[in-house]
Amino acid sequence: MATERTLSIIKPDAVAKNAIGDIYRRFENAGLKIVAAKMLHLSREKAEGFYAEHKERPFFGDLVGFMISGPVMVQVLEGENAIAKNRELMGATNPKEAEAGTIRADFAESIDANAVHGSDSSDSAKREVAYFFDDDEICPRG
Ligand code: RTP
Ligand code: MG
Repeated sequence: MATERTLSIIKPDAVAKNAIGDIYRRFENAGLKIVAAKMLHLSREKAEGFYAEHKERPFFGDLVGFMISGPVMVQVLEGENAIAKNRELMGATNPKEAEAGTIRADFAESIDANAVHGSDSSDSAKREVAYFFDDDEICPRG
């Protein structure tokens, strides 16, 4: 299995709960390395562009409104099988369906305020990492 990179976002609800450190510890305990990170308060345009694949969905307005409701923490995670590993740590989109011990089971309130984002494929990971980070903002750690 090759080393992969994936884009992770700690959403406004989890930042507001002061859960950044707890979530980072989960990434690191699972062997994922944080190779880039920044805190941002997204503009509406930036959030709409990020979730453009969902723009025809009925929940799009609420999703964008939630993502701009407070600061987010955005990071690139690197490691073996990083994309799937991060999705496993996150748990199901709807926290009511998320397995016990996952980030969403432990921190998410609802399907709208669900604590974290993670890229869902190799193609989306490449697009999403480049959406937030220039190459020279990423620090490979071997
Ligand atoms: P994310 O992109 O944020 O990591 O979440 P995901 O892959 O698990 O879920 P996705 O299908 O990409 O949906 C993006 C976000 O939209 C909200 N959503 N609401 N009401 C609904 O049926 C519904 N479906 C999705 C969620 O907040 C989800 O994280
Ligand atoms: Mg998604």
